[in-house]
Amino acid sequence: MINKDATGHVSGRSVYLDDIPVLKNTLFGSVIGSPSAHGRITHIDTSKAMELPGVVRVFTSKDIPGKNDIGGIIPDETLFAHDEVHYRSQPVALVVATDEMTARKASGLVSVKVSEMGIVTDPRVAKEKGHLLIPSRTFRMGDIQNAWKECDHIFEGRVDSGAQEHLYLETQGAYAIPDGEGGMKIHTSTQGPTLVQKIAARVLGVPMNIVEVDVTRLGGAFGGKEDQATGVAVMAALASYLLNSPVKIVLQRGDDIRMTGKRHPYSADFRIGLTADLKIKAYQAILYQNGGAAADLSPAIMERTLFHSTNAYYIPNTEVTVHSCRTNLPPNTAFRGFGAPQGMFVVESAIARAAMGLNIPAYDIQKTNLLKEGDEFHYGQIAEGVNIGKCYESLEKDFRLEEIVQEIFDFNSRKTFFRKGMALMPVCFGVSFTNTSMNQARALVHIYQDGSIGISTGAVEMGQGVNTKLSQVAARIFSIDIGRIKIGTTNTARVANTSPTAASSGADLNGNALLIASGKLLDRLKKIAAEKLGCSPGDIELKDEIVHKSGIPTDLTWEELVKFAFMSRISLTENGHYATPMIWFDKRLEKGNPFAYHVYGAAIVTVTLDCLRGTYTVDKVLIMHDFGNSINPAIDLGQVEGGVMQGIGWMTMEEVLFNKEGMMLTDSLSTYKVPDIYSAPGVLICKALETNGPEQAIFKSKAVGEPPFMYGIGAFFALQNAVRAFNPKWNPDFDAPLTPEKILMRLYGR
Ligand code: LUZ
Ligand code: MOS
Repeated sequence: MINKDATGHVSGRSVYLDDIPVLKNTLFGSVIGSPSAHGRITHIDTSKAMELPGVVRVFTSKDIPGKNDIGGIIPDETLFAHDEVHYRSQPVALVVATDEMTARKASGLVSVKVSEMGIVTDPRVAKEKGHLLIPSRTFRMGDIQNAWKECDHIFEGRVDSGAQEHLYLETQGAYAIPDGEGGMKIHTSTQGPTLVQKIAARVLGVPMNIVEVDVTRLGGAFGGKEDQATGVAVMAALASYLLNSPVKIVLQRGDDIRMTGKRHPYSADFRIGLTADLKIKAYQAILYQNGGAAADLSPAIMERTLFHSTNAYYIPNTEVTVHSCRTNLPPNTAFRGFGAPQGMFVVESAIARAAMGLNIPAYDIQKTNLLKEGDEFHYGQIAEGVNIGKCYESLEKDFRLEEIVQEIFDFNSRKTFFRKGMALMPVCFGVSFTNTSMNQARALVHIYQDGSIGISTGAVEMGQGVNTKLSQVAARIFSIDIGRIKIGTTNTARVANTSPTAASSGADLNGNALLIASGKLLDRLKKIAAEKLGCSPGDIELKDEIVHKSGIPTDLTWEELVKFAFMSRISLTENGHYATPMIWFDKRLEKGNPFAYHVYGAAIVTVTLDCLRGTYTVDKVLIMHDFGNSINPAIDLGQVEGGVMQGIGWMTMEEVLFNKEGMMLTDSLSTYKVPDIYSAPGVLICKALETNGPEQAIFKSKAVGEPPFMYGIGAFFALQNAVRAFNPKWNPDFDAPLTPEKILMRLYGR
């Protein structure tokens, strides 16, 4: 089953926000950002902008009829800055004009004066000053103090990982249209339609039921539209509501990059202790999360960092603390992996450090400490269906790890100006929102009189193929042609109170809700078929659009059955509600059973380094991944390939830089380098581990969106090993991204 959207995407027919035909009287908005990273607003002068022909109005915080508060978890973020600004480019005002160019031009004519205050961009400095977004949290297991005494080797170090720009192809945007009845419809590119609805209602001071949010598809999101699509959408809603006109805002790329948050940079200190036989006895880490100027999703991201801070290892004595630090940068936000990559990078660095100290390959330590069935995670969950060990065995056998090691050794012995390096990267990722209450979904299914089916769920299609997977679920349940199924837009009037499509859980949660709704309809159809055919419903089966009785095909087709059910006044509409069973978490004890299941996998990453230039190629990424029983191997492989590339980008070349004034220096693609076709691995092979998959995954097909991202972390350590092979004097540090500039310094430095 190919992705349903493939033809539309390739032919350009797929509709995105900016493709929606605009109504005649539509107005256009352009956002004015703060010229300073921290200070008090002394003056906003809109007169020059208002003089420009075509300008309709400039909105500021004073125009907000409801609450000037767009905070998702904590109410600490304004739609428009009121008296103070806390990061550069923070929205201060919105110009609305009769056309887009005029709006943009006018936004440059609004003058915002700020009396400057001190700027902090470093999370460690913020922590020192007591600038925390939320109280710090610690996860513990075992007895860390006494565990050090049992260790034969103890290593310490510091780890830094950088921000990452989402760079979704489609920038943030929204189109709000009054319905003439006091309500409005907002088309927007968001992962969280309900969040947009809720915050729009809050800011306008209206009930949620007059705001309808509709999402057709997104041109990528990667977490960047979980929380941060809301601001722009609510601005469009506000202007539309106050002017009683359709209002459209689409951010220009530069504004989008400057105004929105990124993956959180983290800085960390670790201490790791091992016994002589390489068992990790103790692991302690303190992480400083650079949250930016407002909480956004930082509290949840902090939590996932804590959950995944020991990656795929069992470490009996663990203590990990995360400080969520407030800085004068755009509020950092969800990004594929959601804090897990940052936490895993620290423990992998600790293992790499220990391996260098002991002069052994890191994979010897990795292998010795992999999780086993029944092990306890440091947050109390018991590991079930563990197959990280199997993944490692398969890497060794199927990909001939020993030969790769030998080849690299031989190559490096030739002492040219090139060196090769290799690293293994295991992954263990928990599936479920860490916030238990978010793990729910609903689906609405209509069977129409002609046998075609319309489905609405809370899932947002963002290129990941969730609509294809949902179609497959319904087609399988009813055993009908997939062409009969249409997945509708994600719309808050059809499916309410939805969780954002995030946490790799879109297909699991919405697919299970769809399964429940479809199951109810199927039972009803079987019952009416049994009446017609004079048997019991248990004898009825629907197979390939034909009603079967006791395993034998009858004359009754799917279309006739549906028609008959309708004529018999049987309801052909159902709603399904799914809430992931058996998950819970006690934040007081920091223990529980937060995840429905875990996704496992492991990768070999090899690189070749040009030691004259500091440039490199990723040669091979060889993956053994646990998909469970994949419902759509083509889509899942696409997620693996994309995730790996994005992970490699984060670890090796994507570098977000700010100057001391909090001004972003990398706000275009000429200064912010993302992986292109030339940086793609020469070989990427992903094999599926043979497993059944867990009950709670949809049709036992495991969630796949985020886990593969973390294979990219292997590229950092592979490069590090290549540098060490050239410059044995180098005392390796852990400072990602490992860009060509940084590598060059390390090839010839200490
Ligand atoms: N979003 C969220 C996420 O709100 N909660 C999560 O646990 C999560 N995990 C991964 C990605 N997005
Ligand atoms: Mo997310 S990082 O919005 O799954």
